[in-house]
Amino acid sequence: MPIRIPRGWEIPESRVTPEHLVFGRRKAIGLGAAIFGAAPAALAQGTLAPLPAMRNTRYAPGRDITAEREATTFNNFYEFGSHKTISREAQRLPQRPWTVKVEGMVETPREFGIEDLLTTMPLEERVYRLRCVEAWSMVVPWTGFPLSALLGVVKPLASARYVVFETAAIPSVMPGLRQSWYPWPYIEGCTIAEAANELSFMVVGAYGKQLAPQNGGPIRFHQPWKYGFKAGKSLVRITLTDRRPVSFWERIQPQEYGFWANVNPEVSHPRWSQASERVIGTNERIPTRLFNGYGDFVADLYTGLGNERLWA
Ligand SMILES: Nc1nc2c(c(=O)[nH]1)N[C@H]1C(S)=C(S)[C@@H](COP(=O)(O)O)O[C@H]1N2
Ligand SMILES: [Mo]
Repeated sequence: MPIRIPRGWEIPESRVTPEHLVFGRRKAIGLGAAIFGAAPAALAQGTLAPLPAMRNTRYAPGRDITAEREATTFNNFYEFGSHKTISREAQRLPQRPWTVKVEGMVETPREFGIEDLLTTMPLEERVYRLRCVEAWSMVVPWTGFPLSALLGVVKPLASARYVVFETAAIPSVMPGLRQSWYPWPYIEGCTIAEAANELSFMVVGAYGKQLAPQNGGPIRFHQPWKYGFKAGKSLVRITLTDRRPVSFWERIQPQEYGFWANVNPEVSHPRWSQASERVIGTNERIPTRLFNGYGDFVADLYTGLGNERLWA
């Protein structure tokens, strides 16, 4: 029996109400506190702990930074709902204690507490472009550390060929998990070579603060030359393996969402063009760039992969 899989990505923009029109920030703080009772105040929107780090200017985005309010209230996070206004709901995701297991084909598998990572990893700020496959984009000042720094601690074995990212799946706080036709948990992955690329970034903060839960707090991934769905949020496990993973969206709709998902303006999504993108905050339309403008850093990764579907 064919199953109709509803996708929030098909919801027309007109049905998405900007969250600041629905409720004010103060109210959001109150709600967060009400849900959590004695939970740390840092969980509530707008009260995230500061996380200062030096900006690395090697990665100039060439665009204005998106307003913090826009980047923290217009989100994709299907565990909380298949629409953009999940930021209030996402405040229920406890940010502490939080651990990330790094295991599989590594010399020293380890479970890292988030505080360990915040204190031992080389934190820096990078202003990266984010291009969603839905043809919108933002520019966010992320705080984090290169994935290679983390992998350096666990030491991948020579047999490891892929890195798999697994997102938290907590039914008591994530209403989206009740949509049982989705293949939870959210899984994503990349090759070892992509993981080792200097742009591959583990994100623990944004806008000078710890990462908000709706953006994937306390820790997420980001590869700015790929469509945003490759960037798993609120990660709990990273596995090194010799088998290419089938990711969440690829499992649902392989014709539309593949393993590589590199940004390319000339390769349309089956249902829309990727030639241009809508800038969140200004609604300006700008041309999309090959590899989202990061070709100098990453184009080499894809030579000799002629048979692979690199762009979707
Ligand atoms: N766990 C999880 N990670 C996810 C998603 C999701 O639904 N669940 N959505 C992805 C998509 S489609 C995009 S565009 C980015 C959005 O990140 P942002 O909300 O911080 O802008 O997160 C990605 N990571
Ligand atoms: Mo996306």
